[in-house]
Amino acid sequence: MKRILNFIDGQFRPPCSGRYLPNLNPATGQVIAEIPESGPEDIDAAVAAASRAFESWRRTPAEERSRLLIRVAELIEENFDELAQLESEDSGKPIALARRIDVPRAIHNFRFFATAILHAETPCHMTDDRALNYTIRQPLGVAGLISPWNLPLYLLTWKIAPAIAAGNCCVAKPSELTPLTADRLAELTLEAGIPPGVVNIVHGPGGSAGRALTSHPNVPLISFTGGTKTGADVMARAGPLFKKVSLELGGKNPNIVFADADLEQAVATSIQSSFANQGEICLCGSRLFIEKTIYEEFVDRFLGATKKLRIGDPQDASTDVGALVSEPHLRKVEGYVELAREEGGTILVGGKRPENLPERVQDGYFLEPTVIAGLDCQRRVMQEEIFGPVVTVTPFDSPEDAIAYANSTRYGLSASVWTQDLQKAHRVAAAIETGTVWVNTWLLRDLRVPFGGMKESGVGREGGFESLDFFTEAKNVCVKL
Ligand code: TXE
Repeated sequence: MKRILNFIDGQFRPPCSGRYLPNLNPATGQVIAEIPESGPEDIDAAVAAASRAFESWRRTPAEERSRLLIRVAELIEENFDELAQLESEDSGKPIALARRIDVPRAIHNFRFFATAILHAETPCHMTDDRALNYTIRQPLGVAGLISPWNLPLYLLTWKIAPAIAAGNCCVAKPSELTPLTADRLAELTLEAGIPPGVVNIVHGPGGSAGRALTSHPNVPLISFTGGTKTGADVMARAGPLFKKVSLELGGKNPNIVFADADLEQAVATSIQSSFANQGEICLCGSRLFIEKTIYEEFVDRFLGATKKLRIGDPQDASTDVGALVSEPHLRKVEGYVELAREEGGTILVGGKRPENLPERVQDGYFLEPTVIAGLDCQRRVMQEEIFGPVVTVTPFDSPEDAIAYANSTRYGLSASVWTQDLQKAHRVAAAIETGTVWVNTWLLRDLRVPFGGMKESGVGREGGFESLDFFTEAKNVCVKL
């Protein structure tokens, strides 16, 4: 069994505690590795290494930083199959999805920010003929990066790449549930020639290693992706130290289908936005609102397509829906199905653990894709993030109703709107309180666009130059003429 170590100052080191935690394959329930149970002392060592490395990394020319990041991208590409395999084993996601999304996007993250720093510009302002103002952007020092388990390599690289491209060094704390690809990435950064201390990866529980990072006085910046409750704790610790904080949190995203939509596409894409990665993507559309005149037809087609999804061994290339990330998470999601019944909802399909699973994955944490009807927007099932293969369907009468339903939660991450009427699409998109609105699509990502949430879905924006802005401090220099 693999024993994972922390990656500090270019070396793999055991945790100061000497203790390890088991890491499970959620599809089989078997322990596949152990990870360091790190705490404040490990974080201290990593922050010290990153601070030392910062002195020379900040002065490394952008072209050289860019070259090294591109080398990391190439190495991820060269190890594509292995990384997809590790990601699938560690998180329970179908290997086909890891190959289609997780690994390609990790490569893209490094390439994108490696080249973005070669094109960054800063403004210059003339104050009449009295002064010349120019802005410079400088890295802050040690960036604290905390990432979740649902898209482990993808979201870790979404933080590491811009942080170090901008000239910071980093201490990353991946989710304790999915450490394998982070560990492999550490090796690849070494192989690429990234200097020791620029990237440090400390494994361990959020309550000890994560908190030590968010409350560390020498970490001026925190980028966090995870649950909204955890985000509040991150903010509470980072706030009094006046850290720069970016929070990408949960979602309860609406998917609005108008009667004039291309129904075939709306159904096919809604199946993806409901059940991709077992519904464990913050951008999944978990509340479907369907215009009343097409409600029955849409639901019929949607249920038909749901029943066709293949649930099973994530290692099987034809699997559509894999295992949920852990047993406690499976229980939490099942708890919401139970709650839906108590709240008066009807389970139209799914709601239970699948039968006839292949022998190898009999003990895994699987749940059938589940569709629930009959709940009004104020019910807990319609308000709280479930983060599993569970969606609700609700009819609406008018665009105004659809907008009110969409905006009726504390979340505001993303939305999809399906219509062929452009005027309506623009009007509804402007009225929805989310950081992203997709029209006639879902999860179509361009790394140049701002990404983040409104309300309790987050604070700040990352993506493109917004990421480079976040990972640098702007300084105005005013020269009297
Ligand atoms: O995530 P956590 P959990 C949602 C989803 C899920 C819920 C809880 O609804 O059911 O959050 O999931 C680290 N200080 N999302 O508990 O705890 C932790 O070690 C600092 C949505 O698994 O938020 C991990 O590295 N760090 C989401 C990271 O935070 C702490 C993705 C995320 O874990 C910490 C995941 C603390 N006090 C869950 N406590 C999305 N938006 O994509 C934990 N961590």
